[in-house]
Amino acid sequence: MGIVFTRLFSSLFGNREARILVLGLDNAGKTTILYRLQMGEVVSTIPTIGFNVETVQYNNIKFQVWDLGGQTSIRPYWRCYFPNTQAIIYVVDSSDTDRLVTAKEEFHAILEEDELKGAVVLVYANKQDLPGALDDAAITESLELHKIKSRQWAIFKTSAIKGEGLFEGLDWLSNTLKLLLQAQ
Ligand code: G3D
Ligand code: MG
Repeated sequence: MGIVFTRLFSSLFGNREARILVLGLDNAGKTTILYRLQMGEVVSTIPTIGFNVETVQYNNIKFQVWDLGGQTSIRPYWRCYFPNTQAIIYVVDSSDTDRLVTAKEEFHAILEEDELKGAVVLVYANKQDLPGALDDAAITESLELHKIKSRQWAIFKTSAIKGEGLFEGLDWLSNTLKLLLQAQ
């Protein structure tokens, strides 16, 4: 996966600083995905401001991960991580049907953020290997993805544990960003 990742992202942004946020509720599989992609060393910040951020720096691209949900008092600090964000990878535990409403609310709240207006959205309907996992169509419904206006989005079924679907999603992301950057 490391080599695939290099091929997809190495020349994408030229010299410009770029950020890709990997977000979702806790237990969705975000950290597993970060390690699975083997982009480099994962650095974890000490959560002095109330939330932990995992960062992988790949050339000029920062991948940053944290859990949504939980305390509202820390949310203003999230904004420190919004500038230059080109994409959001939203990870959902497709088997955790009890928390899909929360996952939807957190998702749409993030999309409301001004500084994230231009970011494209890749959704990973993760944990497809588990019995009872909802498929991509059902997750699309649950997250109300069709409400997304004026930005590109796509959803992919994944199993981070098995390493399935992650590459297909990144391939879409890299192609979409390439076209967008060319058009700018
Ligand atoms: P988070 O970073 O979003 O909070 P993690 O989530 O990456 O820590 O994953 C939470 C748990 O879900 C972990 O299990 C992890 O192994 C598991 N997990 C992640 N992705 C998948 C998947 O695709 N399929 C299955 N079956 N499990 C997955 P533990 O037991 O370590 O807590
Ligand atoms: Mg985690």
